[in-house]
Amino acid sequence: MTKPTQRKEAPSRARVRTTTAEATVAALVAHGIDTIYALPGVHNDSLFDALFRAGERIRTIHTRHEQGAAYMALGAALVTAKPQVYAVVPGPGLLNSAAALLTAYGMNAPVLALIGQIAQSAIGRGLGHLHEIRDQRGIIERLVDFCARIREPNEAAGLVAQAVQAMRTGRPGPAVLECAMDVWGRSAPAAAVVQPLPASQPALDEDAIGEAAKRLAAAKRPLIVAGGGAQGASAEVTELSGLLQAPVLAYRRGRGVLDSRDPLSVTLPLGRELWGEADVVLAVGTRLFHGFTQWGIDPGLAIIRVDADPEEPERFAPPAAALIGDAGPILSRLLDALSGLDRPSRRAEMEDRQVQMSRRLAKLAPQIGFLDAIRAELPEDGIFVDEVTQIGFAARLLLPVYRPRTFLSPGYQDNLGWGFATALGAQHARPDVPVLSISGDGGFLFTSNELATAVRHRIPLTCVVFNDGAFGNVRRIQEEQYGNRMIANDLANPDFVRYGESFGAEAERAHNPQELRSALRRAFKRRDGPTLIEVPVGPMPSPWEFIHMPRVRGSS
Ligand SMILES: Cc1ncc(C[n+]2csc(CCOP(=O)(O)OP(=O)(O)O)c2C)c(N)n1
Ligand SMILES: [Mg+2]
Repeated sequence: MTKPTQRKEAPSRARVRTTTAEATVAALVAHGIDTIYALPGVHNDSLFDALFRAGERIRTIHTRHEQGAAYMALGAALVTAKPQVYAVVPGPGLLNSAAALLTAYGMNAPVLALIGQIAQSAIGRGLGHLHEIRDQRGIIERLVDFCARIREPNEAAGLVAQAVQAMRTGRPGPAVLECAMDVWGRSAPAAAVVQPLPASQPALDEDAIGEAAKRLAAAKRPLIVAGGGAQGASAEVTELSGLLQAPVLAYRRGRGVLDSRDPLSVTLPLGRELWGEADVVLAVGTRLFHGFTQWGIDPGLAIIRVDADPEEPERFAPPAAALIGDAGPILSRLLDALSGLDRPSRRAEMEDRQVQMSRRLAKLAPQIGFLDAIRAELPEDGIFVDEVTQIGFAARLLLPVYRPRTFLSPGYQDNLGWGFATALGAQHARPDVPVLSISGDGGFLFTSNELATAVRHRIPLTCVVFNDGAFGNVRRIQEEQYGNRMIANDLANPDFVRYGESFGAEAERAHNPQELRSALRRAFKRRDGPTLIEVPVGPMPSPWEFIHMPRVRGSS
C-alpha cells in the first residue's frame, strides 16, 4: 500500500505538490481531528482518496445515510466537546444531513460539514448537473454561522483553521466548508501547514462581575439555572451552588452539571416553584426558555446572565448583569469575588421538597420503573441518549445524572429520530464507557438502518426500543384533546428482535424493568458490536403537566 508522501525524500519543497483534498485532510489532522463520518459520491472522490492515503492519521466511518453521518458527528462532538467532522455530497446529500446540522446549531455543537459541489465553473448556472441545487451556499448560510467555499488548494488549510476557530469562538456551533468536485483534486505547490488559530475570548468585564457578586451576596433566594453552556463548568457551578446554597435547575441540556444526588439539584417542576420564589437567578449557558416564556418575570427578580453569545442576554428582557464568555473562567472569578460568604444550609428544606415532588411525579410510575432499571445498570460515567418518546420525556425530569456530558438531549429542536445515530457517534467517540440509546418505535426507525454501520464498525452501542405500536405521544394528544379522533398514529412495525439479528446485532426482548436490567447487564459487557433490546409497552401516563406549567410570577 502506498503510504503518505514522505516529505524527507522530496528533493525540494517547491517540487512537492498537494491537492486541495490532501491539504484539507492534513489541516484537519493538524486540528486534532482523527475521525470523519462520511458517505461518499463522485463529487468527493478525490477527498476520499486523500483520506485513504492519509492512512491511520484519520479514520473514515461510512454510514448508510447522510443523516447518520451528521448525527454521528454530532454525538461525538457532544461527548468530547471537540470539533467533529462529516462529509457528504451536495444537494440531496446536504439536505439528507440537514436535520442533524439544524440540531447541531440549536445545541451549539462544533460539527464541521464538508459538503461537495458541482464543478466550479458550473455553480449558479442552473444547467442541471448531478446533485445541483439552487444556491447551495444560501441554503447553508441559513443553517450555520460560518460557511466558505474552498476554491483552490492553497485556500484549504486556512479555511479549515478559520472554520474551526469560528466553531470555538463565542457561542460554539457548526460550520460548513464547500468544495467543487474539480477543485478537490486540483494540485499546487505545497503550502506551509497552518497552525490552529486561537479561539478569542472577550476580556472579563470586572464591573459586571462586581455587580453580579453584589446581587448574589445579597440574595435571599438565589437560583442557578444551568443549560448546555454550563456543561464545561460543572466544578464551578457545583462550588457556587454550595457557597450560595442556591438550587441548580437543569432540564435537558444542563443535566449532569450538578450531580443529581445533591439535594440542591432540581429539574423542571421543582425548578418552577423555586423560580417563583427567587430574588436572583444566575443563568449559566441557557436561553431561560421556560422561565421567560412560561413561568414569568417581574421587577422582584434580578437575572444575571453568563453566556458565550453577547446577543443572548438581551434577547427576551434586559438582564441585571451580563457576563460574556466561557462559563468556567467567569464563574471562577465570581467565586473569588464571593469568597467568605456564609449561608445557612438549605439541605433539610431541599430534601423535604424533593420528597414531596417525587410523590407528585410518582404518577409516572411506568416510566420510573424502566428508568430505575436503566440507572441501576448504567455505570456512573455511562452516557444516556434520550429521544422524543415517553421514557425520554420522563428521563429529562427523573433520571438521576451524575456527571457532565453523560445525558444527551436534543434541546429545543426535539427532533424525533435523532437519538440512535447520535448515540452511535457518542459510542464511537467514547469506546471506554457504555452508551445507551433509548427510542420509541416511531423514532427508532428514522435511523435504525445505521445498525448496519454499528455492525460494520463494531460499535458496541446498546439501544432500547420502547414499542407501543404507535406515535404514542401523538395518539395521547388525539385521545385527550381531539375527541379520540385517531389519525396517522398507528405503526406497523418489524419484529424488532429479528430485525436487529438480521443486521448481525445481538437482540432480545425484555417485558418488564427486571428483564430490562438483566438484558442491559449482558449488553454493557459486550464490547464488539451493538445490542438491540425491545421492550413492548402500553400507553404511558402523560408527563406534560410537569413540562408545560403555568405562570408563577408577573402578569402576561
Ligand atoms: C422530526 C420530528 N417529526 C415529528 C415530530 C412530532 N412527534 C413528537 S413525538 C412523536 C411520536 C413519537 O413516537 P415514538 O417514537 O414511538 O415514541 P412514543 O411517543 O410512542 O413513546 C412525533 C411524531 C418530532 N418531534 N420531530
Ligand atoms: Mg411509540
